[in-house]
Formats: sequence, structure tokens, C-alpha cells
Amino acid sequence: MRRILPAVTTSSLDEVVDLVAHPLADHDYRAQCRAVLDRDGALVLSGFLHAPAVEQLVAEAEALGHLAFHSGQTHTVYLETADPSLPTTDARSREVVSTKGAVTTDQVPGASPLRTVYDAPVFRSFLCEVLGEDALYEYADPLSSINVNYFLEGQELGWHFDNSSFAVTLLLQSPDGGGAFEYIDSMRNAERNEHNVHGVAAVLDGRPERPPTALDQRPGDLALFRGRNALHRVTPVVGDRTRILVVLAYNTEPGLSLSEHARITFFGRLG
Ligand SMILES: O=C(O)CCC(=O)C(=O)O
Ligand SMILES: [Fe+2]
Repeated sequence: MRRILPAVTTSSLDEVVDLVAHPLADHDYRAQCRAVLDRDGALVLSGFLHAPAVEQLVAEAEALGHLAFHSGQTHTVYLETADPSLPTTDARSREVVSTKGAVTTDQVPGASPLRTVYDAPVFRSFLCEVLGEDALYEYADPLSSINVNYFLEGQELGWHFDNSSFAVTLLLQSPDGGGAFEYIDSMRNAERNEHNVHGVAAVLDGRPERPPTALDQRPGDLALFRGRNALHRVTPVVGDRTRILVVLAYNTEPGLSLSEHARITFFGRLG
């Protein structure tokens, strides 16, 4: 087994992130990113992390892997319990499966480059401008801000919509097969309470009206994604190389914790 020591000194942002390719402070660059996200509902910044940082983070994630809490749940695409009294042509009657392992913020080493990125004021102000938010805050609970997710062979996220309006992820390692993030945009309008339960059920039947798009996110790439109205999934991992994906989670209000139900479900504990 490979043994790796956690980083003992904190890296600076430019040691971790390629700030030449991705000038996070630059107003024009921010505007360009925002235009792509508004147009596509997704934005991938390829080569966001320097290659040595990816290597270091994969080693760090591998060393933490034994701490991961593996959850398995069935839920509807709306992240609710299925209502079996509804017909199968209604997505609210249909269950999908989600399985993954998660390491929590408190388990990430204090000097991890993940914290350098998560905490950097210029990264947060970049996200604010691209996402159109006034401010972003970490979670008040010790578990939910930075999560390292592990998808082992056969693990997947079933089709779903997110409750949050945006997601920020860093892919560290792709599996040999499967593990693809696929999405179909505008499959509901949560703000207007329009749910398209029949169109969504057709996707679950493998008969989508519009084919899913696969996000081209490679190791070291940052993705921003609007998952509230885009139906999305991660296909089952094939082979024994684990998919390792970091979620950088922020709130738009200070002092919020992830719900107790979600913490128990995904992390197996409250704190
Ligand atoms: O693993 C991913 O790339 C996406 C995760 C996701 O959709 C979620 O956590 O809601
Ligand atoms: Fe999601």
C-alpha cells in the first residue's frame, strides 16, 4: 500500500490552481464564464488544477478513503420517497438508486490544497460573479463544506434534480469506464412549480425526448453546474479504478447547516 503524508504547509492558490489559464480575478474572464454557464447550465474549466496538485490530491484522497461513509439510498428524481399509488408514467412513482462514499470536511487535512481553493477570497468572488450571487458562505456544521466523494465499482447516482441552485465540483480521478456525469437541461421549472413528470418518466424508461449530454470533465477540471432544473445522473462505475470527485459546497446565507436528515443519510453522523 502506498503511504502518503498529509501536506504540512499550506499551498498558495497559484501553486494549486492554474491562474494563467484561469485568471479568476479578471473581470472579462468572469463575464465569459458567466455567459457560458447561463447558456449551457454547466461550465467546465479544464486544467483548473495544476497537474502536480491533482497528483497530490489523489494521493491525499486515497489515504483518506478508508474513512469514507458509504451510503445507499433509493429516492425519486425529486429526492423524495416514491408514491406507489401513482402510475409508472409519473416520475413521482419511480425510484432510482444512489450509492457513494463520502469523506467530510473535518476529515480533510488542515493543510490540504482543497482548503486553499475552498477558502480563497478570489475563488469565492469569482464564483459569486459567475453565479450571480452576492456572497457565499461555508456550512456552519463541520461536515458539509468540502466532501471527497468515492464511487467504487458499480456505484452511481440515479437521475435526480438538486435542491440547491448550483454545484461546484473538482474531479480528481476518472474510472476506466462508466462514472459519466450526464444531464438534460430544462426538465423542470422548480421556480414556477412545473414538473414534467411524464417527460421525466420517459427518461427513466430510456426513451428521452432529448438525448442526455455528457459533461466532459477530466481530472483536474472544475465544473459549475445548475442542477435544480437539469435532470442529471452519474452512470455506474465500471472497473476497479474509483471515481474521486470533490464537492465544494457553499450557502448564500451565513450560519446554515446541512439538514440533520441529509447529514445522517450521506455522512452517517451529525458532527
Ligand atoms: O458526482 C458528480 O459529478 C455530481 C454529483 C451530484 O449530482 C450531486 O451530488 O448532486
Ligand atoms: Fe446532483
